Amino acid sequence: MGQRIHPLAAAIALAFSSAAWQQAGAQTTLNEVVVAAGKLPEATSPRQVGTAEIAAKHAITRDTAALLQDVPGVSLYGAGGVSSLPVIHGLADDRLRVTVDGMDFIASCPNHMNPPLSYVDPTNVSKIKVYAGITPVSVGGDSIGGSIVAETRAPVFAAPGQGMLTNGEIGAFARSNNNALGGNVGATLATENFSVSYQGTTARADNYQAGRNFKTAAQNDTSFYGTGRTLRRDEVASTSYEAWTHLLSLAVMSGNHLLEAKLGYQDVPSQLYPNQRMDMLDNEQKRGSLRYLGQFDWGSADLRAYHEEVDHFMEFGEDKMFLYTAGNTSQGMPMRTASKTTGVSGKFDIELTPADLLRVGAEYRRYRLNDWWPSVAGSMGMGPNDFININDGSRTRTGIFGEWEKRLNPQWQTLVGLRYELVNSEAGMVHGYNTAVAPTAIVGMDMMNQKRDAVAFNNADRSRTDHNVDLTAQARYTADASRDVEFGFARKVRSPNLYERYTWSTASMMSIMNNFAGDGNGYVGNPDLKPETAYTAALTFDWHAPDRQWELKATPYYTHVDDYIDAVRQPSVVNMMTGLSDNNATTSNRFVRLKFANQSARLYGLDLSGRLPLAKTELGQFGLKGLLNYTRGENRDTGGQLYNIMPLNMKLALTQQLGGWNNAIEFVAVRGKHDVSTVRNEIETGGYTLTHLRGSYSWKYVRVDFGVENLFDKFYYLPLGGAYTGQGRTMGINATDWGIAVPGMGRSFYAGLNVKF
Ligand SMILES: [Cu+2]
Repeated sequence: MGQRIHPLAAAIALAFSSAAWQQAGAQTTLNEVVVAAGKLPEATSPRQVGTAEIAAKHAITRDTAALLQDVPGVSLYGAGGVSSLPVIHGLADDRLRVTVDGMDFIASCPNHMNPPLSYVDPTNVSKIKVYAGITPVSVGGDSIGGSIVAETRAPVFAAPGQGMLTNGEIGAFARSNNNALGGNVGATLATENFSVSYQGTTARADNYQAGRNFKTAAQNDTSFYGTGRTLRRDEVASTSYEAWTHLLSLAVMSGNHLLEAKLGYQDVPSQLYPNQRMDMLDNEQKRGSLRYLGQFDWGSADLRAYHEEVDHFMEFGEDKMFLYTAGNTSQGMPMRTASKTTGVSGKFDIELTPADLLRVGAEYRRYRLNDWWPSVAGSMGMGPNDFININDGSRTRTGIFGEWEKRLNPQWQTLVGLRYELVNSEAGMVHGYNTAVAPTAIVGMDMMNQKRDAVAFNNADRSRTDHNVDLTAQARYTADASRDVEFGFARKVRSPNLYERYTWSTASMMSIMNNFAGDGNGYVGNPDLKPETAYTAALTFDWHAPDRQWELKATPYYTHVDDYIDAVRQPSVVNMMTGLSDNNATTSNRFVRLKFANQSARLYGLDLSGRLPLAKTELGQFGLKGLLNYTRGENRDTGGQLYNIMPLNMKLALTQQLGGWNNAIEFVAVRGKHDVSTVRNEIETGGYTLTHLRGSYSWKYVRVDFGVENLFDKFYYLPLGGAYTGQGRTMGINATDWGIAVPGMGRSFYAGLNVKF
């Protein structure tokens, strides 16, 4: 315990223990050496999705968040084809701390179309750690849910005396349902001290098909519904995508010091959204990062600096259309978002004694955001000015933390941590398309409020300072070789994001564009929002064979959130042209206009997961893997349910391993979603079961994957997929049909090939 491993010994152990698939040839990665050497085992055990598991998914998905779908406690909000949003124990999106190589990206889009994990392709990722229960303060901050720590590949170096190390990789995949196609290439050149590598990936897909027709004939009538082309009745509109990702890494290693530089560039020329009013018709991210990692007598140092710039453009994709075509050319509704993020951080692991580890660190991150909707020439409603949604928004976080990990005796290990964050938010003055009197003749009363809303917003104090304190206390008790218990308590605080605080227009057409829930409703910000404060207690029982041949883990959890940012209805308005009220305050079967508001909430549930070897026969080794997730989310102020809580669900996989073969049959069962958020008119979904077949064969340098997803072509609605607004006149709040959830994909055959050399 606490015994120091010589870094070189650790390197050798690692080089030999790595499967040939993961690490072809003798090579060392200093990151692993530094992390492994002399460190106490972590008091909290995050779930890790590693290289082998990720490689098994290359042919199945190009959505990096989807790599987490077998992690206990995790579910996914549906979004674009390569940008779903992970949820941990009912908390999603900005409520989680999601980092890629230590970089804290923020979705820069009023619909959160570009969340952090969407910037890396699965083939770029070497591992993802998920802290689902209690998050140590060293990996948290400005979040009330868990943390997701994704890392691209660590640099590799030639082993001593090996000379120049060169290796490469090339891969491709195809899926039948949506004609998805993609590929990846990678190359590395390294000496003992220097390493350079490049990885490039691309993926594209058409709209996918559900298991059966789900639309009315009218919805496919191009003259009525107005799309430019005829959609099939089983076609889930606005689900196509195309993405290109590049990553260049340089690294220098000398003794126990590593310096790394990474440059990333991603362009997504098109990603359509079945649960948003708009589509992403270009998103460009440029990023650069520097990292120093060093191992010293006293411990280790990890210093990072990064800069990221995002340019995001939205319009109606080919399945959606402009609301008013008469007397107007259909020019759509362009929307632009640009952001810049600069961050620096330092983290130090100090080994006080062989049984005490002190981890201290500091972080600074400055985020700038502009969100504007260019005026449309010749449009009566969208001009003559640009609509300024967020002007010069800024959100700056400065944080410091300290945590102390202690091994009291062979049975007990504890971790206590304290973190302070100062969050400053601000936004400049705004105006609507029309700064004088709005063109009431076109859309009625609703539009008129552009001027009133802008004046009220501009006159208000918009500068906010939050002092946020996080606290974590955890313990791990090892009863014997087959039983461990982890338990803990945490207080965590998250400040509102810029869209929650500073979107200002109450008009329905503007507010439906400010929606990152995917529920089709309109949202208006609230500068007076307070930070959310969560108190979480969680416990994990871990029964396992001494060698982990079998294991069973159970994690019950409970979270109470003060000032949870939920939504309340806006008052009903009467349309000046028709004289009719929109009944916004009371309607239960239409899309509605909402405003963000602090309320209190509680979430609780249970994760169960396990595996069991079944038999060793001539046909190979058979095993069983299982997973069950149960979550409840309640608004304590209204007594209602929280939005997008995954219903009870279960996964069971029968696995077979024989030589290079790894095959499985997987069953997924999900109950109907009937506990829904009434304030949002959330759509209920039915229960379903799915069956997937997976096969793969690995040689030393070649891997082949093939299989069928949704073998029986079952039709189902995605419980967390939001409201289907994938086609038609999505610009009008209720100009599309209400009440349809987004269907999941029907049967799809897939195949993938990866060659290393
Ligand atoms: Cu967007």
